Amino acid sequence: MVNVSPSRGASAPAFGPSELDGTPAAARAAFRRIAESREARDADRERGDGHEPHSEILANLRAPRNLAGVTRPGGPPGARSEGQVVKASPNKAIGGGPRQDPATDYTPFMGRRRFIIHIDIDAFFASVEVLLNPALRSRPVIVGGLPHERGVAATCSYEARKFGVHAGMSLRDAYKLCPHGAFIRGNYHVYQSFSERFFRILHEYSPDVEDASLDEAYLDLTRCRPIYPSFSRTAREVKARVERETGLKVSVGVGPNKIMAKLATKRAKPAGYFEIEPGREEEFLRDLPIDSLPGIGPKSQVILRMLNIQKIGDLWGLPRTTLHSLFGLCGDDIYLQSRGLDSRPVVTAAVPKSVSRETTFLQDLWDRRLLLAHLAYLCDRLTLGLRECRCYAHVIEVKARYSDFQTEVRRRLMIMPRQEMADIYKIAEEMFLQLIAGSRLSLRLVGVKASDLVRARPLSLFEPYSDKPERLGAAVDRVREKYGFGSVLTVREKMLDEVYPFERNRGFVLKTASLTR
Ligand code: DCP
Ligand code: CA
Repeated sequence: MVNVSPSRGASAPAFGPSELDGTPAAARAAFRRIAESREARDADRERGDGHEPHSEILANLRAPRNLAGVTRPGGPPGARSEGQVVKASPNKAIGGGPRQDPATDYTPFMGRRRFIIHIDIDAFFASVEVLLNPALRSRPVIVGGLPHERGVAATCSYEARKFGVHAGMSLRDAYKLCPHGAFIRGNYHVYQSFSERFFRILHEYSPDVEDASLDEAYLDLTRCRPIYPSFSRTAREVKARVERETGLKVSVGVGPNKIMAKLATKRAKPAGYFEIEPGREEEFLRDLPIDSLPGIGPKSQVILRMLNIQKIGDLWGLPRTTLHSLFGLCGDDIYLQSRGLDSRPVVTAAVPKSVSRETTFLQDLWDRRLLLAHLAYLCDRLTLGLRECRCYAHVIEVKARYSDFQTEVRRRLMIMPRQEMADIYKIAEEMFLQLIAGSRLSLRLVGVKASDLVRARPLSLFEPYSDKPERLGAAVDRVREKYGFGSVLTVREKMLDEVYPFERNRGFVLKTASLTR
């Protein structure tokens, strides 16, 4: 076994010693190096191989969208592009039945076929570690903690995957399978700088970029048709440029919508490029196992396997009504996904500045128990908001307004950003009790706010990696999706029973909506 701390790497041919200390400075130094080796790109450009992103036209496209009729800067599109070449009719039937209304597939572009790129960094955390310490190249690398520590692997290099190690596996099990692997705790800040770099490059190619996670994005090039004579060539260029400028390998999938692009990336992994040409969706999907579709969870798989449905192509024989009666709304999704139909837009969502929840009481309140019950409920709604925007907060703030309308606020900065309800409530409660300790007045309003948001999951420098909090949050959300928000509440929140009407779907109906964003 070799334990390699990212801060103390072996001698590195690619980066100097100061670049190996696993800090943001290390990442910056790495970027500088990578940037210096951009002659290849410049040479490409001189030869006319690459398309320099068109900043002016992109700026125009970044203006608010006019969905009814996208304005085309620079006049009509030029010569026929590969994106326009339809090799088979998109209306072609799959599995004997006519396809769904193709408009659902291609909106909001008035029936125009979309060109979506999905791009995902290979073995992200592990690849960054290898980049910062080239002595790790070709070795199994497991990021998440040291072998004797509790916790799970956040990820591992493809070399480690050959031994059966995978993300989410306990470090102990990973060590059993791969005792000679390099176990690394990891440094989240460094990964974040790489992620920022990755997204900066993508934004140079299209205004329509959705960050699906720290290392994964969708790009919609459809509106950029005037800039790129060949979408496919641009997609390959994006891949080459990200690899050159970050030093990390990426896999790229291209398709007419998000689901097809993502499945194409899966096929392309590792480090490849795969494009699903128009009209060839059926051929691509037919033999994929049903669990390739994100809409088919473990339970649905069991049911479908009992019906002897193993491959996506086998699903085409099931009428929509059957799928609906088996799985409800998810059944409709399965019906569409299995035919490669996906109308979800690429959503460019900036990280919000803050998420806050507050409420004014029916009557001014003095009872501490009830005040804390309100605070807990607001923290619950706040953390739901954080999960929805996939954000973690560095700052938590509580607000109290007294019966004389005076308002006081207390704020705490956390080095490790938080998202979990239990953590955030604990911090909020402590601050709230300090805040109201000296007052003799009753309260008319309480609020809680999360700010300095980052869109990434934290890795502690001091503790092994664990994805328990996220799994817990996701499990709560799943139950609530099915049975309503009020189906999972803490005992403290339940005290609000004494005060407010309760609706299963909405939870407690507070006096003010409490959902100020
Ligand atoms: N990650 C995490 N917790 C998880 C899953 C992933 O912290 N439960 C981190 C580690 C990964 C990064 O996010 O490196 C990206 O996740 P991916 O699922 O994209 O996995 P990888 O990039 O590691 O591998 P792949 O090549 O399969 O994309
Ligand atoms: Ca990845």
